[in-house]
Amino acid sequence: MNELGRLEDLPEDYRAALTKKNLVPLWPSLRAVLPPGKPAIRTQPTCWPYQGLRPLLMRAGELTPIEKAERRVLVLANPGHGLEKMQASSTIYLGMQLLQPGEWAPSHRHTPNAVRMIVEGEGAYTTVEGEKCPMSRGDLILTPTGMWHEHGHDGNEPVVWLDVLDLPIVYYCEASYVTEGKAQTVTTEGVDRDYRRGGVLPSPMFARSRSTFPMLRYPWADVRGTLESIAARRPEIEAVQVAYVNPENGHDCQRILGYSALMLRPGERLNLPARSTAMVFHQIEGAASVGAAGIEFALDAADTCCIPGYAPITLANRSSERPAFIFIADDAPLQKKLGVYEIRN
Ligand code: 1HN
Repeated sequence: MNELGRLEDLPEDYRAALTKKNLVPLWPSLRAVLPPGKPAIRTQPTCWPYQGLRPLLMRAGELTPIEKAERRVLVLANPGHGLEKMQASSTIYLGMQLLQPGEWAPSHRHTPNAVRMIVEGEGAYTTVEGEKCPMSRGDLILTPTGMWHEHGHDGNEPVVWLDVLDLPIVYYCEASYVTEGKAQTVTTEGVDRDYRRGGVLPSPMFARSRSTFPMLRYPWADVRGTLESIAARRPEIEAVQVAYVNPENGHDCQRILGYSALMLRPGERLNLPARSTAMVFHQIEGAASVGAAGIEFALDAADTCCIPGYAPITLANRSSERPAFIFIADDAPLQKKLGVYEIRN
């Protein structure tokens, strides 16, 4: 590949004349925006062990009343992007949110899409467009773009969940904003039970919800049961994995970020090919390791890590007796829409 001319090679007066007219020569920067063979990646492999952050989150509960926080969250920030950017990867925002008994996080809606993966505690719920969604460990609750949402807590122990949002990419698009609202009236509950069996949908077809997001809550008990049944019935299958999809059309459950759950059988090792997407791994149950680019993270329950794209990943169950369950988030839906998604075998 040719050496390209440098900025310093150009006469000072010429550079000054360009700057004055808001012009920039491409050639000194061309390799920076189009590096050969592989993108320049800022996302660093980063792990956020839960036992390290939990005391700090509980302290936030003492230091900052919910009224002063609106959402009481510690952001899982990737140092490769600069902590103040609040990015786990180029497109993914992660945060751990705490709600104490009796607290209420007021209703609002915004353009970025969110999901919540419940980490600990019982008794909290989130209301999304009038649907009350109870929160239990491992449940996934969607808060798609533009839908009103608020969080409440009738229990008696701290409740913590992992927020995953496409905020960095929506913000980059200069399309991120919020609208504040009044408390919602609960109009419905338990919609997920109508979709609990694949192959059986509320009918007739033309009377389907016609909602872009018919199912907002994916209970962990059902997801876990599906994974165990796949593992028991199909010992030959390489990855025991399920995708969170829209039950009415089978598409990714959200448009920008994609979500799945993976079971590693006792003692299992799984090699994933390099993909163009960064990936987030959150340990729901058991103990696993996540290795990539010469780094290995040991994940225990509730730990979360992020691995940049374009690197093969090795996942392993660290127990030879118990299965390990991992929640995965990536931006494959976005990259597929953009036509830049790649798997490198
Ligand atoms: C948000 O609306 C929530 O509703 C949590 O719980 C985290 C981070 C950035 C922007 C909006 C929530 C958020 C957020």
